[in-house]
Amino acid sequence: MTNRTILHVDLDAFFAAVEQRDRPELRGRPVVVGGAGSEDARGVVSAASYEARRFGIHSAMSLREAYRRCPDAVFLPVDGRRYQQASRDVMAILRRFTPLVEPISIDEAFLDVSASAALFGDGPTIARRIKTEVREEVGLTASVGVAGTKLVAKIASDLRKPDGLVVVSWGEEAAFLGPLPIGRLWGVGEKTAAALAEYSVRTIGDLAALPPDLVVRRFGKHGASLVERARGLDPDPVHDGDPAKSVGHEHTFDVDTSDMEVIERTLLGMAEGVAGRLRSAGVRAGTVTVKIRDDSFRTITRQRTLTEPTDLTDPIYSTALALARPEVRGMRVRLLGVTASNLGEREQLSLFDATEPRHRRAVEAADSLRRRYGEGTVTRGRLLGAGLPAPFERDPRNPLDRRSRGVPVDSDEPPADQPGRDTQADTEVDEIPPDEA
Ligand code: DCP
Ligand code: MG
Repeated sequence: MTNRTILHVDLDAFFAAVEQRDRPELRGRPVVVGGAGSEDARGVVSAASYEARRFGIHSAMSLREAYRRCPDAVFLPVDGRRYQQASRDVMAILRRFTPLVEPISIDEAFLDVSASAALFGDGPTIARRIKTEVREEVGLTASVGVAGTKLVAKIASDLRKPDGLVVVSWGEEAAFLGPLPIGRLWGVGEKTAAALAEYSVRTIGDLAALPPDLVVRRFGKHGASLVERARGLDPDPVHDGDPAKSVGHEHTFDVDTSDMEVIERTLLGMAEGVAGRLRSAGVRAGTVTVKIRDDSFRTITRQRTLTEPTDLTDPIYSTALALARPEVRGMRVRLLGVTASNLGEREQLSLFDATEPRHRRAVEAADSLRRRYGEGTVTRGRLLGAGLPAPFERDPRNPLDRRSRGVPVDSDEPPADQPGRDTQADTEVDEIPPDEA
C-alpha cells in the first residue's frame, strides 16, 4: 500500500471550551459542563475544562462527586445547540484541506490529506494550519495527530493534549506505539487487557512481540488483528460518506457589504441555482443551510429542516433569508453560502408534493429553455444586472450534477468515475489566498 497521510483532529475539553469562549470571565477557571447544571444531583460530567481536571474531575463522573472535589468550579448545563454549531464550523474548516473528512464524534474527525500536499503542504503543515484556523475562526483549540494510519493518528492526537501536535513518521509507527500502555490500543478493553496480562503484556510493544500463532490460539481472529495493530498496521481508509449529499453555492463579495438588498439578491441567486440543480438531478432537499462570514473571518452556519422537501427556489430562498437576516444585521459580510442537503429522490416524494401544478409546469418549462439555450436564458428580473456570477451554475465535479437528467455531458467534464468533491470544499479552497491564510 502506498503511504498515506492521515490526520486525527480532536477539540480540547470541547463543551467546556465553548463555554469559556463565549463567556470570557470563565477563562482560566475550573468549568464543569453536565446534566442540567448545579441543581442536577443525578447528572454526570460531560466535559471538564483543563483547570477542573486538576481537581481530578473528568467526563462521566457524577456531578455530585465533581462538586465535592471542587466546590468553586463553575457548573453549567449542557447547551447542545451551541456545541453542534461549533462542531459544524470546525468540520467546515477541515473540508478546506480535503474532501476526505470522516467525522467520528461531535468534536473529532479523521482527514486523509495524502493528495493535498501540492495545494497545502505536507501533513504537519496542514495540521498547523488547521489548528490556527480553528483557533482564529472558531475560537477553540484542537489537538492533532499526524500519521500513516488512523489508529496511530488517533493515539497521537491524544498524547499532548491540550493544544497538541504529534507527528509520527512513516515507518515509525511500531516504535511510537511500543512503550504505550496496552489499553490505548483499539479493541483492548478491560477484559482483553486482563487476559493479555497473563502473558505479561503491559505495553503495545509487548503484544507486538508475542508470537502471532499463540495470540491467535488464545484470542482467535480478533487476536490476529490486535497484533497487526500493535505493529502499527491499520489499513482502514478514511470514509467520507456519500459524496452526493448536498448541493451548494458560495459567493465572496469583491467588497465586504452590509447592503441588505445586495445580500438578499445574492441569496436569491444562489437559491435559484441550488433549486435548478436539485431539479435536474431529480432530487429534493429537506434541509437548507446558510453560511455567513464577516470581515474578520468569523464564520457561522445556520441550518433549518423544511416542513416538506423541495426543489423550488422560493422555499429555499425564504428559508435562507430567514436564517441569514438576524445574523447579518450590522455585519460587514464577506461571504455568503446556501446549501441544500438531506436529499431524497423526487419520485419517492411525489405523494407529498403540495406545489401548485401550474407553478411546477412553469418552472419545468423554464428549466427546459435553459437546457436548450443556456443557463442565462431565463433569469428573475431582480437578478438582472445584479453583478452576481448569475446564474449560479452546476459543478461538474459534484456527482449529483453529473447525474442531471437530459443535460448533455460536456466533453471537458471529468469522467464519472473520478471521485466527487462537493462545491463547498472547492470554493473554500479558492478562497484562501496566501496573504490571508
Ligand atoms: N462527552 C460527553 N460525555 C462523555 C464524554 C464526552 O458528553 N462521557 C462530550 C463532552 C465533550 C465532548 O463530548 O466535551 C468531546 O469528548 P472528548 O472525549 O473529546 O472530551 P473533551 O473534548 O471534553 O476533552 P479532551 O480535551 O480530552 O478531548
Ligand atoms: Mg475532545
